[in-house]
Amino acid sequence: MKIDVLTLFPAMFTGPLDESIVKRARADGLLELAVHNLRDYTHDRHRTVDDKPFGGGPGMLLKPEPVFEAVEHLAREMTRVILLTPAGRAFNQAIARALAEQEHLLLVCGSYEGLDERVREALADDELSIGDYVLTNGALPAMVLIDAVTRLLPGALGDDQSPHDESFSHGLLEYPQYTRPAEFRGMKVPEVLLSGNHAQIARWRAEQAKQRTKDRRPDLL
Ligand code: JEW
Repeated sequence: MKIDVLTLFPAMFTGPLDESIVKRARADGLLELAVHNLRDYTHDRHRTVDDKPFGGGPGMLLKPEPVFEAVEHLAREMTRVILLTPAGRAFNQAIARALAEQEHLLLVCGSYEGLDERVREALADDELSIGDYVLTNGALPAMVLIDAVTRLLPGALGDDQSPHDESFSHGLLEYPQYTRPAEFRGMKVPEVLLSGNHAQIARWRAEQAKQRTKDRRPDLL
């Protein structure tokens, strides 16, 4: 898969995407990632990317011209153009799975108070938000999306890591887990997990997962 990113903050992307599973996916050629500075698609002396909203109001908006030029330069026939915006639909595991099937994503990270509506109308195939809290720009949401999608690319995970997805596919939170030692600073691992009774262990884990989900994420039930 190829992912192009358009952002005013390309430096934010070095670091998070040069570690761990994303690093290996890039090294193995499963993911080709390229980060582009939106300012490189301006033509004026000051490399202007923003302007005031028509009709007044606070803050600045991304001008349409650099975004159109950049997207027209980077997009191909099979490209899915995705805007990261607080007004998008909520990103989740099902969307990550769908995006992992695409051959080319172009992620457009907004900045300032947002972008000119004509960018959405003419260029965007989808608009995504990573949750209901305020951020300064779309760079972190783009990195979250890249991380979630990359680990779903065939071959990106070792077999031992694939069970991770289960918490979202059966729709419950994880049950509590323990490793050695069986007693640590007076805190004991639940007896059932040491019993070797696998049917009982499975039942205990299912109950714990359900109770935990009811307490913390009733919206999932
Ligand atoms: C996201 C792109 C571009 C946040 C989440 N937050 C916010 C917000 C901003 C401007 C106007 C109104 C609200 C900041 N912002 C972004 C925020 C994506 C931009 C500017 C974003 N997902 N995506 N939770």
